[in-house]
Amino acid sequence: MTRATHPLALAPVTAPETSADAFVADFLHNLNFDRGVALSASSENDRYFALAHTVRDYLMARWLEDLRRQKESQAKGVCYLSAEYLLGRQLDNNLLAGGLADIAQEALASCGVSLDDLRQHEVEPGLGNGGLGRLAACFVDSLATLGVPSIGYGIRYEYGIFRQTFVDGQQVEQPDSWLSLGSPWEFARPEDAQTIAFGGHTETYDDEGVTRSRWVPGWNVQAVPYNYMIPGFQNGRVNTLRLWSAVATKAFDLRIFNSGDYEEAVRAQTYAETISKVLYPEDSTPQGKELRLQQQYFFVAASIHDFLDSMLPGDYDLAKLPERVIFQLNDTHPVIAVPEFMRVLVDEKKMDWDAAWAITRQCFAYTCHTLLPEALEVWPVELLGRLLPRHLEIIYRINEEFLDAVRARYGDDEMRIRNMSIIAEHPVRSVRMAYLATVAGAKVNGVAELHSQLLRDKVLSDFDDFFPGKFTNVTNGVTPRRFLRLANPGLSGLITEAIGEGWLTDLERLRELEPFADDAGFRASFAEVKAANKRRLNDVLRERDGFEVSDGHMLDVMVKRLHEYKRQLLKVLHVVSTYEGVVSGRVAASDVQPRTVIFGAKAAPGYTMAKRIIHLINAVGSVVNSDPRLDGRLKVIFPPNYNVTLAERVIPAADLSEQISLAGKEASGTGNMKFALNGALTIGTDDGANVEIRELVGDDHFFLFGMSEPEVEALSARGYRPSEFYQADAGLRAAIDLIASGAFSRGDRSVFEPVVSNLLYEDRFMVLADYASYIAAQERVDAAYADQEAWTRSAVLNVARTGFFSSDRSIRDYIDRIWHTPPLA
Ligand code: OX2
Repeated sequence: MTRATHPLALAPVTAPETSADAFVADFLHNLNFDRGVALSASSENDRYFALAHTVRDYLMARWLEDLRRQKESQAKGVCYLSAEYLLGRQLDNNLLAGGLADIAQEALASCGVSLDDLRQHEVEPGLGNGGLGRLAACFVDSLATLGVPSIGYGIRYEYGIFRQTFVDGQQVEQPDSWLSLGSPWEFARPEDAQTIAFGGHTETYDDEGVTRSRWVPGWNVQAVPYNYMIPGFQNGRVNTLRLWSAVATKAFDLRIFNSGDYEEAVRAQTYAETISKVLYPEDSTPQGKELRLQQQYFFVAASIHDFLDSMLPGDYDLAKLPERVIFQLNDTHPVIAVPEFMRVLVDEKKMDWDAAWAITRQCFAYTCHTLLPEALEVWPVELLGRLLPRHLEIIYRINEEFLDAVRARYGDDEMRIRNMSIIAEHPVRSVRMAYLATVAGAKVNGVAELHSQLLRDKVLSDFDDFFPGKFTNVTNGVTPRRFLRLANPGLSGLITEAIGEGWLTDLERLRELEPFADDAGFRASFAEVKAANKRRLNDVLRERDGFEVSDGHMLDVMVKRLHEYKRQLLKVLHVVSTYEGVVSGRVAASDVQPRTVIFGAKAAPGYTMAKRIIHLINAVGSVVNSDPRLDGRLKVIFPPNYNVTLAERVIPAADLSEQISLAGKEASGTGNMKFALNGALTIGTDDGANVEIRELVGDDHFFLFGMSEPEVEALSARGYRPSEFYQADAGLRAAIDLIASGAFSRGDRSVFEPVVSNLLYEDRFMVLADYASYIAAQERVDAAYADQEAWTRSAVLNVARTGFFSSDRSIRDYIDRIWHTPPLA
């Protein structure tokens, strides 16, 4: 090796000196040498890149050191496998983590460059749909902050979640070309590419007297990794997020190219590259498309091989893998990793099946994020067998042995066997990925107490019986660095003033704020921060969409994916009822508590009902906002393209957080946690993590309404007839009739007829059954808001009592209950 003979090459990388002058020098260096421009001739994008590269330079030494340490120590680590990472903007987060925010500000100012302009320039990587992807992003932040040896693996989609626009109030999707100006945070590593095979057939062969199977694939693609730094919060640690991008293999190109068919060669390339082209925009409801399975296998196969090739010493004894790694499956999307891992051990490493299975069962754990039956992924056997024939054989064998064990325990209980089989027979023969993950996983966790309990008691109860102790709970959390410190600097400053530093990495310390709830001076400052956050949001909305939030309004916010189970319709009915009360003359406008209702929601492009609901919200908004009879006391605004960047502005400004899913349907929710931590009060059902929020903040500081999960079940069992609720409640009738009359569709009754008839005759998520209770709770909200001192007191207590919801705590729970990976010293 001649690589490291020069003394400079042997020295560790060092960060530039931490001073504004050194920062300026590095910034200008990057501008000149990376971008090839002088400051005077630079574009905003040039300056943004140079700044990002400067921040990277400061983090680089730590990153290289962490990579070295993780490899050398061979300590047990986590490979987090997730098809989505909804990262949000990186610049501010990395400045904060690196402790560089102040010197960057000073340095740029001395060059006449505004840090704020460069912040705004960043396009957020929207490589996720919603809660699940954002959770993965919070988790990698906490893993780095806690110093857990870990790597996040995922897909570098060329197009992230679509950009939402509204045309005549209806959602229109635009491609999100987040990479069009390049991404300064990534490091392409083409030399670490993996070849990923698909298709073909399997065969058996004689291996020195042993009959073995092997896969003879039909085609393959290259998986090229892009590395992203994930810095811990001011702790000198930097972890890695490795996202895979698909490119055509050279061999594939050449063969066709040599045949003289240039167009075909290009077509093949395009085909290969489709795999990482676009994020599927379905949230919680998989579509079962072939390309989706290709994406899933593509990234998990690349990740497993990457780990085995690059993280282990050459002579590693694979039997020891359970002491070295745990692959955490973020929902069912990466579950095809299980048969891939078995294939590697058995076919490639020639390990005995039982030994391989014993290892596999300790190396995987599975997080389930849903209870909706339609969200549990299944893959038709025909498709899986065509794309991954060897994997299907392996799944069959896993299932056979599993069902043998079930029979051995329970006898020939055919009903039970059918219910527990990894292979479903109806409507088409398919692989149930959640069952495969449950059978293979060392642990299975739900994402909030109620959800985990329902998983154990209902959705996977046979498995809980068969595998006692396998099921556990890890309640979700959110990173306080992004969602409190960065999103709400005003409140963060106030907290630090009151209780000192340290709470950002030990969020339970927010408890020390409790006494301040009774301190009028503190409450005044707290209220002033909230008012300032509203003004800041106003600026953003005015500039972004031309909206205006009126002074003195309660800010009532419902932001999340559009899904019927989340019940945006219930919120719409509340707005329509208030409106109807005033225009019918039953309620004086002056008696309406001034409110601005903010919605943010994307609908999956193929989800027709969700899109109709978006249309309805916009339609109601345009009528309500322009009706003078309301005297400006009720406003509905629906900024398009809700994303992480907008969330960071909306959440700190909110007074009221709407968490109104039908009990038993929202696995956890994480927006609910962000709002409470930023001092919004929740109106919510007993669902998901709302249950834990309410327990912590106390009934007096939470507006509970609606049926409990057992009540929902009981009503279902009795037979739910929504029209009975419609008939029985005059207010509800008036609201629905107003929508049906065409009042929000220029008299055209047909526009929202499908929404209305769905509510009246189906209403799967029992909007009408919870309506009365919801309206009553909203009346309590109005009354409470009228007493601003008491409201602020409750808001302070919400902040003080929700430190539990830090994703650092979630990660500690994963370590204690599932991973057993101590932090690296
Ligand atoms: C979401 C769940 O719907 C949400 O309740 C939860 O907070 C989030 O995951 C993070 O755990 N796709 N997205 C989810 O589940 C699935 C499936």
